[in-house]
Amino acid sequence: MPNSAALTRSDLEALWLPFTHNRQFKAKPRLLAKASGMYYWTPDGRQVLDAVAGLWCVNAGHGRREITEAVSAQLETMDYAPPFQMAHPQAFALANELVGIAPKGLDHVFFTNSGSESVDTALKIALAYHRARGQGTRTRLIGRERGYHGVGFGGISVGGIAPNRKTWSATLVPGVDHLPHTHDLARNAFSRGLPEHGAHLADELERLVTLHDASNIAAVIVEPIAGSTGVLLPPRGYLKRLREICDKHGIILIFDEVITGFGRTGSAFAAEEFGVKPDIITLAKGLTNGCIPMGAVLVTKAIYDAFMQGPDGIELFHGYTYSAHPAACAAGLATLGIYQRDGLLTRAKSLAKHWEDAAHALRGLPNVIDIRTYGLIVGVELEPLAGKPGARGYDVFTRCFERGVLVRQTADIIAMSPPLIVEPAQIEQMFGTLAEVLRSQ
Ligand code: PXG
Repeated sequence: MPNSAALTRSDLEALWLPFTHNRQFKAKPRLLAKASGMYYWTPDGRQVLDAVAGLWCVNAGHGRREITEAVSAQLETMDYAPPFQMAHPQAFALANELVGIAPKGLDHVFFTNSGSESVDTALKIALAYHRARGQGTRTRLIGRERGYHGVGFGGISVGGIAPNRKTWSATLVPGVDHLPHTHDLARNAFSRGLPEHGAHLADELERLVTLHDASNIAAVIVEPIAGSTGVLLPPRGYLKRLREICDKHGIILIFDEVITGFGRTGSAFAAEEFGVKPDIITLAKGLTNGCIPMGAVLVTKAIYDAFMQGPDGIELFHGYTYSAHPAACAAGLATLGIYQRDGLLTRAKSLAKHWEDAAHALRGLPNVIDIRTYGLIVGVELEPLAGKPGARGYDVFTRCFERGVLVRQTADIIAMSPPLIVEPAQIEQMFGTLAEVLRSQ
């Protein structure tokens, strides 16, 4: 195993790390060198419990042999196939498997290579759909404050994370509005299950319809549970209300399920868990268990058919060199096979109560101002250090890592959502370590 000590400061220089304070990191790097099941190992052999499934993607745990073997067999049989005007059987097989577990009615699949690409693809499909039906004035897109939809220009435009938008403010996609976020610590802190207050915030969509007229609005995109911004749960009734308003005005509803997809909530998809069917679902991450980059966009038959009834010729001028890459399809098929065989798409349900109780046991520890859980997801919000937003969160994150647990930090919120194979003893270790770190602040 390579030793981190073998890496000199100058070895670290060439790489520009994403979403990372590079200078701070390179002064004291954190490296991972090996993974299996629920664990990582650092280059010097220290075991680290993975409390965040890599980055919300390794849903079946690390190092699943079936996936490795499927990918390697596929690469030996056929390494690459062009996806434009050509295809390969595994692409159809994966599309069919995906439709098989998707909410009923979402029965066509467009493949991408990441969540960001899925989001931009979904937005483009929504715009093109209205145009295909002779409603080309429907061009406005509506996102939500604190939403994270990846880092493409479409995604940061509908997204609502200020630092991700600030630098590119003048070049964001025009004609975008934002619904208010639903985070309400004053009324919903320490809720169990979905928060009670906030369904009325969906009515802000009516206000935007009044302002712009429905004939100008193409789509609304939201994460059913906002992950990246620090685990914001939808208030009870909120998503249903959004659906009703979209239906009333002919607006496409997009659920970005890049994080909530593939079992994290206790159902295969949050759409199913919350009983609200969107017109489009964006996916990535868990689709291949994080092994090979891949994303997908699920659309309804009505949307697909609108394109197929158009003039003869290419229906959608959009796609990627690596759409439905054979290795990714092999990984996806093997991954969905494991999810289904091992019951992982619903396993979070059986652990959710235990998870929730373990999380709420942190209540009362220093600086904990909210705890929110759903399925196998938790957000623990901490009181920011005066004048230093994010500093406390970063400190907790690094100290958990030093004590052998990998968590995710967003400003002063600690998020955890482990591989869905997690065992109760590992849940104890995750919350136990976090508790120790919080106590010793
Ligand atoms: N949509 C959602 C809802 C996501 O969570 C993306 C789109 C973009 O996916 P790609 O594959 O392009 O990164 C994501 C990604 C975090 C964190 O802080 C979450 C993501 C990415 C990076 C960090 O928890 N989610």
